[in-house]
Order: sequence, then C-alpha cells, then structure tokens
Amino acid sequence: MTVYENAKTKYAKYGIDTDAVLDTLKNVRISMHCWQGDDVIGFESKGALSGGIQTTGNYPGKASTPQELMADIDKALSLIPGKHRINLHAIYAFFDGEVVDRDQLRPEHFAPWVQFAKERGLLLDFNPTFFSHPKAADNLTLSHPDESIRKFWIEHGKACREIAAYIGKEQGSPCLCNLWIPDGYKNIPADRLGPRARLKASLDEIFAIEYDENYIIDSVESKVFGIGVEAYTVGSHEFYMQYATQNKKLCLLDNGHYHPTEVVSDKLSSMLLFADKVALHVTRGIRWDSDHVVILEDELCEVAKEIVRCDALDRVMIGLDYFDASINRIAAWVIGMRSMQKALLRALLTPNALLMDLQNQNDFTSIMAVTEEMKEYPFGAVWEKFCEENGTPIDWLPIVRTYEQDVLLKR
Ligand code: RNT
Ligand code: ZN
Repeated sequence: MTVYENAKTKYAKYGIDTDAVLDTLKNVRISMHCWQGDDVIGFESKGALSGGIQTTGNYPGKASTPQELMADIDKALSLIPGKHRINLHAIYAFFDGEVVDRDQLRPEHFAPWVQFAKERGLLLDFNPTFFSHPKAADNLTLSHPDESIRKFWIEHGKACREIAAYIGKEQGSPCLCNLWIPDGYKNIPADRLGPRARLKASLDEIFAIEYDENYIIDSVESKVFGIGVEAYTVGSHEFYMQYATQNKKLCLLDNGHYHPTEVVSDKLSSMLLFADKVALHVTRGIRWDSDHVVILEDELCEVAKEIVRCDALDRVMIGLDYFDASINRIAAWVIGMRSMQKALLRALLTPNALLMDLQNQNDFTSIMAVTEEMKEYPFGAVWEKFCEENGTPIDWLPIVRTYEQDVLLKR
C-alpha cells in the first residue's frame, strides 16, 4: 500500500473520501496579491510607501520592472498547486508613452495584465490605490475636507471600477474590486462624524455607476488602525459593514485589521447569513503589525474550517495580503499560498458532520477528543498526493534557491 492509500483508508473510517477532497481543493482559486513581489512599490514611481502600512527588510532581488514581477509571479505559481487568481493594485499600471495620474487611469493601462492572465488561465482581481501619492500625504483621501483632493480620489475610485469591469468582461468572470483607504488621524479627533459622512458621500459617488455583476464585484475593507494613524480610522468595521449591507456591496475582512483577540473565523458565519458573498484578505497579524506571511497556524485553520463547514467555498473570495521584505519574496508567496491550501485541505479532511452532531448532543468531550485525534492523521500524505496530481514539486525550496542564484541576485 502506498502512503496515500494508507491515508485514504484511515480517513475513510471517518467517512471522508480523500479523492473527492482533492478534487474539491483543486477548484479553489486563491487570489495571490502581486504586491508581495516588490514591497508594494508598483510601477508608477519609486516613491515611499504610505498610508499607515509598511514593508520592512531589504532582502535582495525584489522585482523592479513589470517584466521582473511577472517572471517572479510565474516562478511562484509553478510551485503552487492548482489554478489561481492574481490580485492587482492600480499602481501596477502599464504606461505605453504618456504617464497619467491616478484619476486618469484607463482600462488599456492594464491590458498587458489581462493578456498575461489569459495566456496562463489565471483570473484577475483589482484594487484602487489610495496611498503612496502626494495627494494622500496627510493620510486623508475620500474623507478629505478639501473638496478638490476628495474629488481627485473619487475620480480614482471611478476609474478603477471601470478598469475592474473591463478586466471582468475580458476574463469572462467577475473581477473583485476592493476599496481600502488609509484615512485616519494620529491624534484624537475633534470630529468623528464629519470624515465618515464625507467618506459615505464619496463612496456613493464612486458606486453610482452600475456595472454588470458578471464583470465586477465591489468590496469595501475596514481597518482598526494604521501606523501613524492610531487614534481614529474613518473606515472602521461598523462603518463598512453598514455601508455594505445598505448598498449591496461585499465586506472584505482582513484578519490583520481587528483587535488582537478578535478573530475573523468567528465573523464568517454571521456575515454569510446576511450577504451572498464575503471577501477575505488573509494575513498574519503579529503584535501591532497586520502583514506577516501567512503560515499554517491555528486561526488560519479555523478560518478554513468555517468556510468549509458553512459550505461556502464558492461564497468566500479568498485573497492573500501581506508583505515581507526580509525573506525571499517568492518563498513568501509560495509559503502563504500553500499554507492557505493546506488549511483548506485540513478543513476538508475533518469529519464536520459528525462534529456538528456531537455539538447538538452537547457532547463537547467527544468533539475535543476527535479534533485532537485528527491532528495526528496522515494529512501530509494527502497534501503530497495533491502536489503530485497537480504537477507541483513537493520540495520547492531548492527551486527557489536556484532562481535566486540565477535571477534574483543578478538584479
Ligand atoms: C492595508 C490593507 C490593504 C493593503 C493593500 C495593499 O492595511 O490591508 O488591503 O494591504 O491594499
Ligand atoms: Zn488588506
């Protein structure tokens, strides 16, 4: 018996069909954020990252041209089983000739990405970029008291929705267009209502144009605080949850954007009862930082379990969002993507129906016992089978090391 057949027999005792699980997992597309590849710099200028987010570290070899970023994405994807999505930001526009400001961006500036995705069978998602720009220097954009600045960012939001709708049309599948703004104050504000009222009005303008839902899905992302904007965040969780419900938009939950003991795994079931879909930015918060590389830790497994137990693999749009400049950036992508897949695999290899039944009998003794026993199950053998079936190397690090020597260190 092979290692996999042995695992298959063991899981079958709990009524779990590992072959079926592998098929399910193969069809889960995760949106890989392009911005891990270049420390959230983008193509438009080499200016500093702003907006209360920060990349630290200076590991050599980061992508500094579109071609390098695309090559690095290719390398990462070759080490991640399955077909996925790539998440873009507006700062990754291609300018063939005239360079335009963010309020003037057009679909054609993203045509090379569409072609890139089409050639590879990938799907794209999109984000307006409301940071790293002179007009966002004081960490205020859509809630700015200055009408002209607020208008500039509204135009950016509109331009980005048009781009996302174009991408969705081109790829024949909706493009998630996620809106996050850094707006907030370092010091205790005298007026909390005003900025939120302005944000609400700005969003209404941005969303005034209706697009075909087969092309674009809009989401809004909240945050608890940012670096240098600790006292007040305009786009708080309550703000966006209400806005999204009232305006039929998706909430995007970034698990680095809540208080340290507040978990996204516990939010999913509530969100799914009131909305058709919910979007995620999966990251790893650690102390005050919200953007460490995703690894297979307890909360990630819990999030995956919730998605599976709510039978919501097609209702939760999973994307990654972190940036680590202190380690090999391709490894950072591969580790995060594979960890997310492993968490889903673990969730699928859990006897969820049995555990739910036990809960209804108030038998938490058995729930705990079974859950702990399952941790010793031959999960690794099923993961290896998954890699094999998808033609992906199990042992990927040497390949990244070779690429580092041959390509990254020569940049
Ligand atoms: C920032 C938000 C946001 C960004 C990306 C780059 O705190 O999480 O999603 O990380 O848009
Ligand atoms: Zn995020």
